[in-house]
Amino acid sequence: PETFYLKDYAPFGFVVESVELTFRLAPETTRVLSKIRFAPNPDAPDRHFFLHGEKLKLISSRINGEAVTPVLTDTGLTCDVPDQPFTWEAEVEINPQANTALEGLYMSNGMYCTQCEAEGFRKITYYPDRPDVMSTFSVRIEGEEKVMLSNGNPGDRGAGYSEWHDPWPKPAYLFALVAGDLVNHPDRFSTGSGKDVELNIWVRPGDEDKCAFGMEALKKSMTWDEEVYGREYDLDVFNIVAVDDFNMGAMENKGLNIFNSSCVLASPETSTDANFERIEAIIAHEYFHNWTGNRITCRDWFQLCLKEGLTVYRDAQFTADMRSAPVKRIEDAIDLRARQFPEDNGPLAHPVRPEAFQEINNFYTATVYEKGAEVIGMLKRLVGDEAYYTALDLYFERHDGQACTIEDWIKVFEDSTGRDLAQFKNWYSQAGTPRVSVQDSYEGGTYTLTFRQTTPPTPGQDHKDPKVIPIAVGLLNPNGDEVVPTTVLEMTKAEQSFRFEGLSARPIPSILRDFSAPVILTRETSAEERAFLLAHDTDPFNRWEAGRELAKASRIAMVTEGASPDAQYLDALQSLVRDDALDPAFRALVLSPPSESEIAQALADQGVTPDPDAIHDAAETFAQTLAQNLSDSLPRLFAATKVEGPYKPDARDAGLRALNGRILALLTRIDGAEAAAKQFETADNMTVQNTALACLLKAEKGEAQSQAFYEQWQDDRLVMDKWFALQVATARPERAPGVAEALTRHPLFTIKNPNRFRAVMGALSMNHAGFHQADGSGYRLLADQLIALDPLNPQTTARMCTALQTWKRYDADRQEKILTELKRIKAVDGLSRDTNEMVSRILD
Ligand code: HT7
Ligand code: ZN
Repeated sequence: PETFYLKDYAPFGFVVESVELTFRLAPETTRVLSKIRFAPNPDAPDRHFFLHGEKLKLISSRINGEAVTPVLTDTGLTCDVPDQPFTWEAEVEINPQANTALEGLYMSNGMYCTQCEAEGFRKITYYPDRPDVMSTFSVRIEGEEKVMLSNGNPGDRGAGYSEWHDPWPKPAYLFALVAGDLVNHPDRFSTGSGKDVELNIWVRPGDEDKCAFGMEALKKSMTWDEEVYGREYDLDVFNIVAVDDFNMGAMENKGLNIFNSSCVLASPETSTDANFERIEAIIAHEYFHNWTGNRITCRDWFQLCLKEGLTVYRDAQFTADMRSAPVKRIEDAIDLRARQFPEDNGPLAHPVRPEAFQEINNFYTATVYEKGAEVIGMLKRLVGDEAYYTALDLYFERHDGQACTIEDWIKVFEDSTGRDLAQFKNWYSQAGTPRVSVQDSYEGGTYTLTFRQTTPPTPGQDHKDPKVIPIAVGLLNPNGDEVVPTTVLEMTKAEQSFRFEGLSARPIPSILRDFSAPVILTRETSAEERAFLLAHDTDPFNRWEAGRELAKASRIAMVTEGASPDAQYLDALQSLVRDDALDPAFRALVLSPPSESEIAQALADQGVTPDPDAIHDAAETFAQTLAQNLSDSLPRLFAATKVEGPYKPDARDAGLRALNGRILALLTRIDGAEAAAKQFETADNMTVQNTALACLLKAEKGEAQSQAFYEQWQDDRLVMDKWFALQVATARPERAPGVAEALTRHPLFTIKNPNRFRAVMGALSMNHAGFHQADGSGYRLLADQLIALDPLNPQTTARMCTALQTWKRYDADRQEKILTELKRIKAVDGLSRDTNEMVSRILD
């Protein structure tokens, strides 16, 4: 397969002045008529006329009204064209019904819908399908569907047709079309400058009562973007559509966002608190793309982090403002460590701005998105809040309507702050998680912190230069008072010392506050000092972090030395859980143990081969000991943290329910699952019902409730995804592959729906000891399923291959079994480019 390189970028030979599209909808024979005005691009090195096109049946083509006969290839067409502006017209036929890849125009439950990012538009018609080619689009949809939508503002509409015009030039990846029997949840929004905007959430009949929360989230996002970034919405209409079959979470098509129904539909009875929080964040994320992605887009796909890193950063700021900033920061650090660190430290490592790819869909990664957002957070911390917003104003002013690069982005900050950011760019170009080690000394009132940074080699990058690392530090005195408030140290060298003078006693340092950089910090320190920070640190992130470090140390000692659960840590947890002065959401996070996979990685980092069964046993022993130690107070704590009154998905109630859920999990270990059974019976919202069922299943006392849950919810697709996932997630390790395998034969399992596939296979890959069963049955089942899915949906198959990226962590036997499966997948005849690239990189 061809590899594409950043260094080979050249502009397209033509500019597109306008695009007119007509769709004649038919499930198996949709006709797409295009009329495109091209003009020679004076900035391009050549005038080679190549239009992308895949799986299209070309019916006719004309230039300036004259029939032409282009040369067709698997990937597009070429044609001789005039040396001056001209009109290209083509008619193609496509088959949406047969499109199971969910890219281009496809059908989901009888509804037409599109997904064009990254390179799906070429499956709709012939076009220069690259983000630096921007144009206005006018669209006419002809069909019998009740609702027919496209981008921009609505135009003429009548029996059997509907017209749309998008006045904002856009790349083809932002094109969208939806047509089907949909109903809407309408609302309106008045922008700061007084523009009245029509808002709609379009859903399948029956889902209308699950739109209100999403609509509120949309209006909050619109207000927030005006207040914080000064960005207003720019069309008369903003449409959101919910679709059941969707490869990712949602898509920011101009004026017509399309959402995986799991990321927009919400009701107290069917959605958990986590669902509500995620929906609010994704609605915000897609809305924020209107400025960071759509008005200013990417020059090429290597620049993906330009829009994704910035938009993830913006949605995290939004969530922090709407909910709790410390809780959001802790959640993001947990997520980064769980998904991005393994990527950055394994065979799939790549820079935040990659330099080569075969299939761009494989680079919608935690590194591009989440590390990309961390890089922006570091930039903001380095230049300060005020300079950050000044730079953003300049970015919007200078680049509105353009397709930009990371160089453009950095230049805006250099110009507006006067700083030289050349070294900072290493964060974009060099892969791998920096390791930062710290040593300290104290003499004559001066406290010195000495940091060393190294980044291990990653595929294709042996050498790493030092990065600019903002390290937020505070110092506490032995009484727990803060003697030096949070200060951002700017580390630029491989080794660097920072001095704090005039201290009357050796302080206790709180380092990397608020997780100020995405690095792995190591510091030889005592359990006493960690317990001290867990009790006294004024920085909530580091307070939680101290507990996390204690938990990891205890777990590692249990696995490697057969130690008992650390008594000091157990004591600290017991006083924290009872501390009503602390935010319940924070207490829930302190009570949530590190994942078994995180412990496996921590062991591997210390050169110890992780044994998944031993790690699982240690986790169980720890939780059991904690439950027993707390046994006297658990029933009281459980009652005291119960949320009374009607369900509200706000941060306060959700935090309390999270804490209550952690306590129920512990209580279930000592009360014969009585409280969980009662909670299941009386549950009036999905959060408590789901928590109760999880506790019951984990205790292997939930068969009847699982059946009841199934009967209650079998007609609700999104709740059934939870039911599938819960059974795999809670299964004892030795049962997990068998449970997952049986579920793949359940009448409601379908490999064609990515949500359902992920519910089962994603849950298996996250049941650490279950997936890594020594007999290899977890690996075998995943490979079987991936081989079956690949011809239908390469994108989701390739994404799921990441479950195998950590193979080098494990013992020789497991490694061999994983390798056998990877090779089996790779040997499949006609394997997709997506999956082939992922498997090859993992194997390398
Ligand atoms: N920009 C979008 C990324 C995307 C996508 C979405 C749905 C289906 C396939 C997709 N490929 C790429 C989503 C986002 O980041 O907002
Ligand atoms: Zn995005």
